[in-house]
Amino acid sequence: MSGAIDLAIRGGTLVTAADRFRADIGVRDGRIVEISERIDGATEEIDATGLFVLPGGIDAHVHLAQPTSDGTVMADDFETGTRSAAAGGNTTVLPFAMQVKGTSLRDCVTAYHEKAAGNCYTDVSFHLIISDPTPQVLGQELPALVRDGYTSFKVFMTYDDLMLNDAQLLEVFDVARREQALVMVHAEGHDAIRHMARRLEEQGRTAPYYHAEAHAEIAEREATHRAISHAQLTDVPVVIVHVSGRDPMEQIQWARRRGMQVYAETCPQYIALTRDDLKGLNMDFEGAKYVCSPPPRDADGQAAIWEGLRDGTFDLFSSDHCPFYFEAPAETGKDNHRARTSFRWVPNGIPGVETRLPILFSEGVSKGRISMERFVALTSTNPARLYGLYPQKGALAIGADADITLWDAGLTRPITQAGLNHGSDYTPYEGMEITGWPVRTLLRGRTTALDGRTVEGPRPGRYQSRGLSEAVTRAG
Ligand code: DUC
Ligand code: ZN
Ligand code: ZN
Repeated sequence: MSGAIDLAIRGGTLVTAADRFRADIGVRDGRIVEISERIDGATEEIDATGLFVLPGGIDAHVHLAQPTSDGTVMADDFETGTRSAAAGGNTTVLPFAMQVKGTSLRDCVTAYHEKAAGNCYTDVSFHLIISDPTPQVLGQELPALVRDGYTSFKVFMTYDDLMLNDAQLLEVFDVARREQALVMVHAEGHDAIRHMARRLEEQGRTAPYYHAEAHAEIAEREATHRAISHAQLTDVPVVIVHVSGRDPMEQIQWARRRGMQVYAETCPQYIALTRDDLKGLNMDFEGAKYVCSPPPRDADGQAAIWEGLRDGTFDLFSSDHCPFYFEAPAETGKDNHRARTSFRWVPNGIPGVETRLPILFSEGVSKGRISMERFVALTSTNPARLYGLYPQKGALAIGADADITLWDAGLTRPITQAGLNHGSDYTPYEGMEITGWPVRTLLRGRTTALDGRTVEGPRPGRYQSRGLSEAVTRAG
């Protein structure tokens, strides 16, 4: 048996979402074919002594090469974005194929595939974004796309160029129910944000910091409740993405107590940043580096997020990697002429695909707040289950893809821009001390990254068509 093994990962401690144990892993043709006490005679061996062996990270919320309406350019395309992801311990990422209003959803998906093809260091699979739910989109394009394996899509309750009104949300939820797609919701109340923004601007409060006040937690709480109510009315499971603090969390817990299928995602910025970071040095424009939506909250919000990560309120820990340059030529970055006049024009989003896993490992596992098994559940196994990739992805099991990350739990070094691989010209986590780093990433048994840098050569990432979400099959 052992003679037929291409690769053996030997001597490590395997950690899954359920347990941990000492074992060797045997890989053939890119899949795990053996997990046993000792595997000898493989063609290639990796010595994992002293390391933890985890399923590769699955980042279920990233934005790459996404078009914008204001001329801002995303700092990552598929090549740099997936390079950064692989170096940060990921083997699969799920970016968004966004429908540009007035255009066909199918055409947007086709265009997005063209950007990805041949350029990826990780596997990729696309969520859809529905911004224009015309009868053609809801009646034909979306059902056909779900059948083709695009089994999840996101809707927005804010942003002029993306938001759906309540009637549209309900209609889209109905289609999700009928077609068995999983809905992801950006839950922030548009009118409340606009009202707050106008008031702040009238008071001359235009620095980036005021983004955090305009995008009030109350507006997130209200929209979360509204999204949940719409989901209840249409009897459809939903994922509330990028939940930032205690108030929206309580709405999710309230719904769950009533037996509703509401899933929740949070992100590194809600445990590692606070709204004070948006103040920059002295309420200056440096604060724009931290502008994202929803914004980071306060210390109590962070404490709430940790409770939720521990107690199961959160199913997913994703990056919401939405990378912009800080300084960029021709006003294509965060620091542009209009953004200097008001926080309202600062592009919303921060880079984080490479730092997601180290931040949760260090702040969560190394500091004793969550177990390593829970870390695996939040960052790999649950995203695979919720987004139709399990058990091919997110598992250390016979038959699964050999998507594996080796972790050195004792390695301590800070996050620095120079050490990262993303396209942005800064990291919001500069100088953050991290204990526990991914030291090797393998995609289908092939090493894609080593000690924080990708391995050069042909880019091995493939597109993954997905099955139905477990949330949907559970709903019946
Ligand atoms: N929502 C996201 O999901 N990502 C970046 C910006 C936003 O508003
Ligand atoms: Zn969003
Ligand atoms: Zn996002």
